[in-house]
Amino acid sequence: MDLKEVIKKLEDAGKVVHIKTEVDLKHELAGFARKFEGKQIVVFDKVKGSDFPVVCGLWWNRDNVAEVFDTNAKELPFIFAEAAKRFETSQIEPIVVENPPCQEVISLEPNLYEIPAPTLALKDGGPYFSNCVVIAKDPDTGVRNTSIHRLQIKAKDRLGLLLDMGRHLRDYYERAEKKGEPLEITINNGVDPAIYVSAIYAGTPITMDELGVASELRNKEPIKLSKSKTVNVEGIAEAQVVIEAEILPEVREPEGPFGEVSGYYAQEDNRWVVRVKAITRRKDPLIHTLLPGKEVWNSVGLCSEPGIFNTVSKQVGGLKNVHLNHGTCGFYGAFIQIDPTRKGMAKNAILSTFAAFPPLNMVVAVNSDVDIFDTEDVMRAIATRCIPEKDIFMVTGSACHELNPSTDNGYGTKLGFDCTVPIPASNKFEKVAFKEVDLNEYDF
Ligand SMILES: Cc1cc2nc3c(=O)[nH]c(=O)nc-3n(C[C@H](O)[C@H](O)[C@H](O)COP(=O)(O)O)c2cc1C
Ligand SMILES: [Mn+2]
Repeated sequence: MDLKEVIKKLEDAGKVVHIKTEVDLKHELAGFARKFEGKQIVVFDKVKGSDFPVVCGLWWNRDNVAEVFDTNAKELPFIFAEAAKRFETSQIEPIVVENPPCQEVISLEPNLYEIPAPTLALKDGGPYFSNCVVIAKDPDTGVRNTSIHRLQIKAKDRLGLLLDMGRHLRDYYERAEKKGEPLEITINNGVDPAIYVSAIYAGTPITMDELGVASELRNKEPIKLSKSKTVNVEGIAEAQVVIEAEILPEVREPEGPFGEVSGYYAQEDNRWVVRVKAITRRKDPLIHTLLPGKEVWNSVGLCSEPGIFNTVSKQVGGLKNVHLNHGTCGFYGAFIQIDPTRKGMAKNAILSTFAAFPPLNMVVAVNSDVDIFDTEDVMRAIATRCIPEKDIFMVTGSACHELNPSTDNGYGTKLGFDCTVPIPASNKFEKVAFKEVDLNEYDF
């Protein structure tokens, strides 16, 4: 699905606000977006210095995302989980199409400043593309990979890039760099949310092309790709903009600071460098951006919950649901719901959850009578069902996430809380209940 069709669908459902006043890409766009964070999607019809509109907030409200996939917010992660399971058994290959919409305009003398990119937070080092889908091919096997990476505009044909530990793109790059070769990529802005899901979904092994997950979300339709003009990696045919580029070997340049998903600034440091070779685009693209915050907590959370659910379910029985809590940046803390049938299973489920999603440094296991979407209910379980000396455990020196400032360059401590009731359950843990009454039957 085309991003513009997606926005039209959401507009028809009353979930989009258009900003008609011209806004400055530097700070003002983000300042405005912040006022709508978690609510409607915002389309900036006019941004200073550009002819193209910018959309922000597609992922900051789960109800809005659910609308895109014709479901509700509670079902959404399960729809993603089912799609990912189908993908493991039958992989649908993408196809390359003729005259792709993303190549209506082709520029072999690229100028990144023609694409509106906002400077978001007050101390950010400059304008960023914060939610583009990067495609690359494994330098040894040719398997395609899809992921999202922040990209700082440094010059008209140069970008700074962040490659976290453990990312498949980093693995590809490091093998290319060892051979002294650049790693070719395409940077795709404004894609079908199904492709966005496949780029973030945690659980696809490095040997598989995760675009197949997107096909499963789109009734098994092969994803349409474009043949690039200057690199041997395809773009997304329906993207609004495709930047053809390469990550340079043995080159590092300052990148940052950038206000991150953690709610803190990632500091400036020498990081990876991308040289742009061509920019292709729609005649009238709608540029997709985001505000790091709720939108990333949701997108990373929403797309990682199904991966964790699938992985943990294979290893431990009785798992009911997984939620990556926004209070922990949607990234660092998981609440898992499980009714263990045997002693010790909840602790194993916690360990499996940590392994399924390395950025986590906190996992809380609760029974199914606790609402994992309600932080107060989970806190109550911690306060009343957890005996700290036996139910809380920690693993020091484990790989976490380098953007979490509590870690030492990504190495930190994982903390597990088993708040499930003992087996067999004692009635001292039975929750108080009251008679259900229908207010319509009363005069008040
Ligand atoms: C909005 C957004 C921005 C992200 N930015 C980065 C980034 O700058 N660097 C990075 O390594 N991962 C980033 N990620 C996480 C990766 O895209 C994600 O973990 C992905 O699944 C990795 O793909 P892989 O499993 O193929 O390595 C970002 C995710 C989102 C949703
Ligand atoms: Mn991958």
